[in-house]
Amino acid sequence: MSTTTIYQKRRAAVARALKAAGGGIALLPTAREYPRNRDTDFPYRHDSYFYYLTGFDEPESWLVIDASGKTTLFCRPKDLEREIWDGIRLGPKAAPGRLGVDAAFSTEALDTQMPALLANRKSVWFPFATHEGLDSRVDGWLDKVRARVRLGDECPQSHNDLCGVLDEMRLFKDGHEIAILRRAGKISAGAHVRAMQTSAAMLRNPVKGGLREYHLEAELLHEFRRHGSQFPAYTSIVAAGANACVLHYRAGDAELKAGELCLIDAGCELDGYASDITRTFPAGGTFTPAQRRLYDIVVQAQYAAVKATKPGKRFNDPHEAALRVLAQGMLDTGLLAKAKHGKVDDVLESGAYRQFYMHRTSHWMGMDVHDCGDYTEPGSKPRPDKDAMGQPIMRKPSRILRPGMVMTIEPGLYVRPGKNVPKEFWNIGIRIEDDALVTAKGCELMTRGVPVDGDEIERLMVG
Ligand SMILES: [Mn+2]
Repeated sequence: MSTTTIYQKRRAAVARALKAAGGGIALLPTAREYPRNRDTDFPYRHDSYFYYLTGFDEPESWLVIDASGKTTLFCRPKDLEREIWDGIRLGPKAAPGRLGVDAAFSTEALDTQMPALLANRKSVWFPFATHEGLDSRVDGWLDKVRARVRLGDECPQSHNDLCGVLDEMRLFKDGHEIAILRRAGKISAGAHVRAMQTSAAMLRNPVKGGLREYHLEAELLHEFRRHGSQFPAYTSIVAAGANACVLHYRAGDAELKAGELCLIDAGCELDGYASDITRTFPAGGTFTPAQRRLYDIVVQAQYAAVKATKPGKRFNDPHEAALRVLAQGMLDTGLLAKAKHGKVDDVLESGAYRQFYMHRTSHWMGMDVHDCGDYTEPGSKPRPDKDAMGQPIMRKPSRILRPGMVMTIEPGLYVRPGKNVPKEFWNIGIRIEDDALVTAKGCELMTRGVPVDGDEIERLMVG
C-alpha cells in the first residue's frame, strides 16, 4: 500500500466516525514553531495527530475532514524568497497529488475559507486542550458563519473533541506503524549497547576528567542520528550511581565510577514514532553482589510482566505481576522487614512497596512516547477500586489488551538511604524497560537488541 493510501484510509476512518456520531466537520492544525531565542527556533516537531492523518510535516498546515469524506488541506504558499532560506514548500497546488487530499488552499486563505467550510455543518470537531488559542480561533470562524444566518446559512450547534476519535485509532498500530516502531526500537537498542561498551572501555582506559554522564549521552545521540533518527523521543536520562533514584533525572556531568551502576533511559524518534528503553548496568562492566541481587529481582519482575502482556489480559495485569515479584524481593532482601511488613500479600495491601517502587509499570507508546489511548475499557461500568494512595474509589476496569497495542514494560527498584534500609543497597536505582507489541498470542519485545540478563550484559561490556 502506498503511503498516500495509508493516510487516505485513516482520513476515511475519521469521516466514518464523524458520520456515526451524527455528522459534522473536523479541523486539525499541526504544531506551531517555537522561538528559542533571537532568530532561532526550537527544532520543529509536527503535531502527532496531524501527521497521523497526512504524513505531512510542514509547519502552519491544517487539515479539514468532512463527514462526507471530503478532505481539505491548508499549507504554506509557495514563496521563492522564503524557500531560499527555509527550504522547499510543497504548496497548495501540488498538495492534492502528493497527499491525496481533495482540495488544498494557502494558509493565508484560512480565515476566508474556514467559515465557508464550517457553514451548514451540524457540529465542529477539533482536538480540545492541545493547541493554545485554537478554541478562540474556531469561535472567530463560527462568528463569521453566524453573521450569515440571515442569508440562510446554519451555524454548527456543538463542539466535539476530536481527540477521542483519533486516540482510539492511534491505540491500535497498523502494519506501517509497526514496521517503523520495530526499526526505532532496533536503533535505540544499538545505542544502549554502544553506551554500555563505551562506559566499560572508558573506565578501563581512563580519560582526563573521568567518565561523565554526558559522554554516554553523546554515544546515544550519535547512534540515533547515524541511523536516520530525527531526534531523541524524549530527553535522555543517563544517571550515575545515586542519580538513578531521581526518576526524572537528565544526563548531567556527574562522574561514572567503576563499582557503581548507570541507569540509561533513552530512545530515538524515527519518522514520527518513538522508542523507549531503559537499561541499568555496572559502569565498569561487573555487578557487585548487592547490585546483582536487586538487579535480578527487577529482571524477574519484568519477565512476570511480559508473561502477563497478551490479548485478553488487562492493562493493569503486567503491573500487578511485576509488583508481586518486586514486593517478594523486597521481603527476601530485607528492604522490607518481614517482622514488620508480613507476607507479600500484606505488602501489596499496605502499599509499603511504594518506598522502593513508586511508578507504574507501563504506558502506551507510539507516535508519542507516552502515547494517547484510553487506559480503561470503553463501555464498561465503574466498579470499586483503590486510587494511588490506597483510598477506595469507583472506576472503570483497566483496558483489555488486544493485538496491535504497544506498551512499555518497565519495573524498577529505587533504594534511597534510610534508617531501616540495609546499607549495602543504599543509592542503588534500577529500571529495565522494553517496548512490547501485543500480538495474537502474546507480545513481541521490539527492543531486545540490547540484553537484560545480567550475565549477558557483563559479557557484552567486557567483550
Ligand atoms: Mn517509559
